Amino acid sequence: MILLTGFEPFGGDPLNPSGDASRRAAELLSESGHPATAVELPCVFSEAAGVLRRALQDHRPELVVCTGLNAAAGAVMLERVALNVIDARIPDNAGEQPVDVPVVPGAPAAYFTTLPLKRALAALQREGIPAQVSQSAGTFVCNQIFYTLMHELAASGQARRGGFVHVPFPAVARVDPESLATALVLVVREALEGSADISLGAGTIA
Ligand code: PCA
Repeated sequence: MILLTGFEPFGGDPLNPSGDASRRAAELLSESGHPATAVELPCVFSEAAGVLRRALQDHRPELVVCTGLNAAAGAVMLERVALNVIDARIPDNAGEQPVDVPVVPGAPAAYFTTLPLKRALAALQREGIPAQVSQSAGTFVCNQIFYTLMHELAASGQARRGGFVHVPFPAVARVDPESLATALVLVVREALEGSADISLGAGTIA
């Protein structure tokens, strides 16, 4: 089973394309013989991690791709690293705004994704979908979920892979919503083919 997650709208935006993209990607994957399910997470620090943990228990997925919206992004952002810190710039959907607290007290400072990011990047570029490797998923609820996911997968001791993808607003990145779903399908397909990655420069100064 493959688990995809998206987020509910937050920060005053009426829409969050990550929910639709993950649901549509789960549909496309299931139709092509890779059973997948999509779960929408609340944009609430005190609830999101619990919903993710329950989904991991319920579905026992071998591969997990969590997604969220980066409203400022002009491309699909393939996230490289999850940080053990929360520093909320805006309140979450419950009005909470934690600052400078760990996601998991006493746990490692960071985890790397275990998705083959560079192969995914190449696959998206081949499809003409704007994509980048991102060196940080920020310090809001998406990073909390990315970190929680990687911590849970590491603790499970099994070779289950996962990571996080920030999607843009389709209008900002000039992609149609279906392409965002296709992007997630491609990320999953590359991961299903194995964890070995290729060397492909995608670094940034900051
Ligand atoms: N994006 C936010 C949280 C929910 C979402 O879709 C983030 O990047 O943290």
